[in-house]
Amino acid sequence: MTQIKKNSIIAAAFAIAAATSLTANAQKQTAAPAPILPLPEQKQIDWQKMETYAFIHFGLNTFNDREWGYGDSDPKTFNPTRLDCEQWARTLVASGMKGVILTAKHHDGFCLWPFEGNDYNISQSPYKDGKGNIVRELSDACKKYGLKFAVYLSPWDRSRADYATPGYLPYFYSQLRDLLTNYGDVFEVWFDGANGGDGYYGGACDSRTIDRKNYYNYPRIFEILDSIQPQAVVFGDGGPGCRWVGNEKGFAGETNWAFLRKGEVYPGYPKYKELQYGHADGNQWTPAECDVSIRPGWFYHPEEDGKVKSPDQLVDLYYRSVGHNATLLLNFPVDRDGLIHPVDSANAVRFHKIIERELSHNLVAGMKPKVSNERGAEFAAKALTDNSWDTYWATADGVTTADITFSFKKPQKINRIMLQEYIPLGQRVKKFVVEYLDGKQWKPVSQNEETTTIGYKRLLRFLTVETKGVRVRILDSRGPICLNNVGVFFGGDDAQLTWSPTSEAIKSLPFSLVGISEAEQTKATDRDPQTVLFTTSKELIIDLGKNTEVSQLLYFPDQSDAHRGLIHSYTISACDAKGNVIKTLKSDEFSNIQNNPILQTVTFPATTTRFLKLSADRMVKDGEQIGIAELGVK
Ligand code: FUL
Repeated sequence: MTQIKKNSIIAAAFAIAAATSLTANAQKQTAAPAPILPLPEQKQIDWQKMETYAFIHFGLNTFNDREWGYGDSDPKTFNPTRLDCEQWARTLVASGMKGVILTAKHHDGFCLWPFEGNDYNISQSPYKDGKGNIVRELSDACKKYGLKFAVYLSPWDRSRADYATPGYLPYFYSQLRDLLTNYGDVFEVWFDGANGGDGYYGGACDSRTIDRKNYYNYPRIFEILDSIQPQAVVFGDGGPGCRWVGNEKGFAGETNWAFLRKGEVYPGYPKYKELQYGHADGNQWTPAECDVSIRPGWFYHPEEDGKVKSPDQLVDLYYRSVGHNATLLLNFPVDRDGLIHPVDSANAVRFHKIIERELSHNLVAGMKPKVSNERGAEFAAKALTDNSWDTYWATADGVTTADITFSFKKPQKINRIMLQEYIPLGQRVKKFVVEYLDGKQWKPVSQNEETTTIGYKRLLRFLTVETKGVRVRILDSRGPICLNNVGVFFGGDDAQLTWSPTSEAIKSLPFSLVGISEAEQTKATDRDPQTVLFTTSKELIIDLGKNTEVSQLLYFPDQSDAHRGLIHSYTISACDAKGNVIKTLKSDEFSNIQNNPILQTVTFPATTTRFLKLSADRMVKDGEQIGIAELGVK
């Protein structure tokens, strides 16, 4: 063979090899894993990346000590004298909040902006002599401080005579249009699931029910929204943009799918507990938002100044919301001065500092982990630690289990891990475990959570270990695994595993309950919320032993998931030993008790009596007995 021939054969061989590798590269470049439905819209991804944002509940309720205004409070009572939306914005930024949702109109119908379609609004109040506009003031403050802005607009309107008739709808739509047109971009629109019931209704003072699925004509509402602000994510019990998490306590399930079965969940959906977990077989991308108030109530009540959630409690909620593939919507009840109360502000800022401290130093940043499978160069393991959200590691088709192993040169103390799936291709992982190297043996870290889904973000707290290795084992997935980030942290020696609630402090005068055995009575007075007294009738007679001046009754409802025996509306009266009424002291509803069964404090005119009667005029669930976890009289 001539040298020329030889050379040309070698050249041809190189060419073939180069072509093969080019083809292989070309294949690798086109070989992204196929998406697995359902998928998020870009706006839902942008929304979830916000992670924590604030709610502001403020309105006539703030000045009338109510959680749900009946619709008849006088606008003249709305009189914040030091209101400063910039103080809100500064506090929220310092608390790590990326945006804020304002109750532009709550159930009572009172508008925080001078809406021209009615006169039940801020222009009728003494605030800035009727020239104020809190939607404007807050949206301006947000622009100044780099926060995103959004609105809560209650579909339920307890002030309107036409509520529950078709006549109300054009009014409601024009409110929505007004808010969406005049105050810049909103990132979310919040439609509350609480709808219909008692109300003032223009003086009718009756109870109205609506067809919760059809009355508001949501398809029409979505058209309006899409035509004005297509980037806004719509919150509703069942989405479509993001969903309620099925509680008002601020946490999502450990297993939490970002999907729902389309069209199944509507406002008032009875199986709302499912919303904590999502529907594993859902076909609509509707991630969960965890709404919770920093205080027991959503609106400001001076008696809750001592009951603001502690920084540790908020940290716990962060891990169980953002760390459970949801967002955290933290409510600040602005006070009667028109400011975020200093205690709320201090606790929220401290909360943010703790989270920053615990999760800022990623011990595996820039490291190249060992992985048991890699789809190809574009999907290599270094994507897990390159601090980029857009690059991801993926496994080959058909590979739904894998190990990711990090080795440290020197033993490291660790107690937190963060995992993220590349959700533009869908949510996939169904089960994983986290292990650490103990000598030569891999052992699971000690934590008390199910390690099932990951989604946009999964955070896990575990007891501190000092180790030279950490391994994440993905045990099951809906398809090839696609993870974009892993973080391993040491949150400090004092970093908590969980926060455990103690029973709410209820101080009370001594009393006994007429006709109820001592053993049963104890359940309502032992300050253990796990034990619940159930009455046999719809009334309870409280014997103070002697004539005593009283002005407050405290009722802590059943805290179990079933929330048994919730009183919807009550009457409190001074009575005799047999329960014959001497004087009625107060009759009202326990607003929002079904969704938020917190300690209920009823204040009535001071009265001297030996016996008090609590009558349940209506139960949340008809026919149930009264359930009382704790009771107090002051
Ligand atoms: C609930 C409402 O009824 C509460 O008052 C509060 O606004 C909360 C965020 O949503 O459904």
